[in-house]
Amino acid sequence: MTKLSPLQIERLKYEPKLPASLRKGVNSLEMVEGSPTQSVRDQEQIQALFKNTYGKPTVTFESSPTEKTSQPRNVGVILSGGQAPGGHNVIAGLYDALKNANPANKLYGFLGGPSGIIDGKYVEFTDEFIDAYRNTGGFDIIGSGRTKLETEEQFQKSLAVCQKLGITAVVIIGGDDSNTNAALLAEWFVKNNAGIQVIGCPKTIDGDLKNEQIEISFGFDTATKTYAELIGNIERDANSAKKYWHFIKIMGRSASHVALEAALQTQPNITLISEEIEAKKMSLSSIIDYMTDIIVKRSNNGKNFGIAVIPEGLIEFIPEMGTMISNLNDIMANLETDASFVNATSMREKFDIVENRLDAANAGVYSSLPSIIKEQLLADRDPHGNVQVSKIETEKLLIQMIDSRLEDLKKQGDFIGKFSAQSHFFGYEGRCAFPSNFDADYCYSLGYNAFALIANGLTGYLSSIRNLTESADKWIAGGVPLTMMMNMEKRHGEMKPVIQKALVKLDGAVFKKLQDNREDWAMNDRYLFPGAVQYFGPSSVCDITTVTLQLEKSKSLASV
Ligand code: FBP
Repeated sequence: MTKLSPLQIERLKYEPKLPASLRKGVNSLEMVEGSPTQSVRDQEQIQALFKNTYGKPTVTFESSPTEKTSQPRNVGVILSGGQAPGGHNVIAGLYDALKNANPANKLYGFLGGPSGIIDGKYVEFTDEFIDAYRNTGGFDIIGSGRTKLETEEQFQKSLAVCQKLGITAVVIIGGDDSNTNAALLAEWFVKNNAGIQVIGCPKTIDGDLKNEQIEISFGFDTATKTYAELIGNIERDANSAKKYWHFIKIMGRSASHVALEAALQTQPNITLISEEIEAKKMSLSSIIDYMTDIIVKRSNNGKNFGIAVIPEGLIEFIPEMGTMISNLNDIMANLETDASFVNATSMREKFDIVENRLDAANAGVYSSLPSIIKEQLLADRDPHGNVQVSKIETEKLLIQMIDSRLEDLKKQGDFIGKFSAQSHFFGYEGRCAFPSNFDADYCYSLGYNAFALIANGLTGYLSSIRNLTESADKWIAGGVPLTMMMNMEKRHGEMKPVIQKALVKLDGAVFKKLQDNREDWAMNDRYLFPGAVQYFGPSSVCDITTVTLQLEKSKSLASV
């Protein structure tokens, strides 16, 4: 018998809450259709690419007094992309809904992400199997992966595997890229009369898969609470020792939602928001000016310490860097198979090859970077063609540049203080934490609701649970067509249909909260110490969701 920690034992007993409409089970639901939908942009191109699944209405579920009977079904589930707290509960919710509808139903889990459905690697879930993972963090129940599902051959293989197992519906739990795959697979299955439905669930700690219908992606709540705990602890340490500046990079591959939420929970001295930097066209040098100015002013007040929060995706949002990285991405696609590059015996040689291929201005930007950053920028792209920003040590780049700027100021007599910095990267620490009560409930509901979408014959939909700042009984369950969230974007040098990422809105209430307070937080130490995630005790402590969601939903800012 595996030994469990005391908290593991307690969390296994937790009973996640469902929206009132889902509580009587999927057989007692009525589906209400909204109006037909359109994609967020590029309507003609998206409609042409998704002839069979485009334009469907949004749907919501209401509890019905009549109970339907349900045909036996086999369903497959895939965990896709980076881990996010609550993934196990999505599967548990799906399993419970499916067994409640008809005990003969079967749930298969594809192993290791989307490659599992292509290669036919799977497990069949049982009560005992599922019970061991309820309310736990991680994706280890079946594993995850980043294989991109997009080719005819992959679709054919997936179809053969589903047919062998009698699977008539697949649930893909993933972020924007994975749900783009879900939309492509749904369309292909309909076009080929496969009789297999595809439903997505909105996962990513990055918080960038959201829109009018999807209020938050799961995992964001727990991950940001975990990072906020760690930042709070470091703030306390900095305020005690008063000798270090802590530069903390926080995950979020593109959007800065995670950094912004963690900052609102902890009130550090400096918070960079990539979207603002891009909008203001701030160069790397002007970011260094901004940060150095605060460091000098604090030092003049006798404070040679502080906390700076840096979003992981920053580097791509600094205009000259973003342009250079985009040029680099295009040339890297060829360089990865270029003999002179692959066989180069030193990094110096690789840098020279890259600089020769980049456009002149981009070569200048690239060559100005420290060798370690140049090397990190050459690391493999992910399967979607993205730079792996988690491998780029932006926090160290900023420290190095600020240090040398302060040396110059010192020589001119404009800085007499000390600058001693520590760097941190918080990302993997938060992705597999025990889900908060919010994420445990939300994920279970998303999975349960995914089966409701299946039972109502839908395909190409994302499971949607809304009204999330209210208690779970008032949550609204339904579905949103995946094509509604799509637009055309350049990937690997070609225009492709993809789900639009939600970036931080600079005119929104959440960013405004930071903007209104940051001068005060920079000079005065308004640190907040959120402490560890709470699972038991008063609801005001255990069940509150993110500041982001509360501000996005609240009409008045004053209450938060
Ligand atoms: P998803 O978009 O798949 O949810 O993953 C997001 C993320 O956690 C980013 O924040 C981070 O940059 C990336 O995954 C790291 O990926 P990996 O686990 O492959 O290192």
